[in-house]
Amino acid sequence: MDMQNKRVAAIHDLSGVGRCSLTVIMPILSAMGVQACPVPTAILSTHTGGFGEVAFQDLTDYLPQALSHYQRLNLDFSCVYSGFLGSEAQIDHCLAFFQAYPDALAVVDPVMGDHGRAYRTVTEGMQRRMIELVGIADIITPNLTEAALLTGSSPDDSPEAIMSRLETPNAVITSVPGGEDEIGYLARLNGRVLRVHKPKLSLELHGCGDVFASALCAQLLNDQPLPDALQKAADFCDGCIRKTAQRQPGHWYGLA
Ligand code: PXL
Repeated sequence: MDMQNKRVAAIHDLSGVGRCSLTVIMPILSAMGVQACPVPTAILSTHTGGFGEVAFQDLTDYLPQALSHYQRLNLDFSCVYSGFLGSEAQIDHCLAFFQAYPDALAVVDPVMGDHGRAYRTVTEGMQRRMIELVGIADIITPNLTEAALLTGSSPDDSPEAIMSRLETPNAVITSVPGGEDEIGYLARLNGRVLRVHKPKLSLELHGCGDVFASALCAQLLNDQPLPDALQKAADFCDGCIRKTAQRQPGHWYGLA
């Protein structure tokens, strides 16, 4: 298939400022040759990680309407890729999206929290239902906090133990501490455990997970085998982090 005909239904929020979710996912998918079709779950003035009180417009009712239109058009998607969700009901709408396109690559980034804590918009109900959504995915990309939340693990459990409790066919855990000054990815791809380590820079960057997961999606749709897709997406994300670190004046949010 012509790459430009590969469409991704990208079910994520649109945060105006902060360089995360759709504002980074769309350009990365596009630049890597696949058509990014945004299905916004919410519109926010900024992401929720440090800009104070945000303007938040929930788009829960929009999701089934968009799906129903795409079905009337007999439009196909090569991939359905979900991320940050604005309400518990959106999990049902996401499930409907994945079920409507059973042949599409199902990528779930279970965006729920970081640094051992859930984001403030993520309720306990959402955390419980996210386990259901993860259950239908071909591949998931939780960070270590999210992997712990999904498996009822303590954040102090070893990444390997947490990984062994994840039941999806393929999982990549991001933000896994490596050796000294290293951070990396712990993956289980078709039963094979892989690790990719990168130098840890002293930057706190929101949206890294979105940069990584969207690059991974694009690489998989570009017919890269899973381990190659993982390596390429990790290299791409690391390159973005390095560029960001070189920028002057620096900024604390998002990747350059
Ligand atoms: O990248 C994760 C993310 C996505 N969307 C919103 C967020 C965050 C992380 O803080 O706040 C709105």
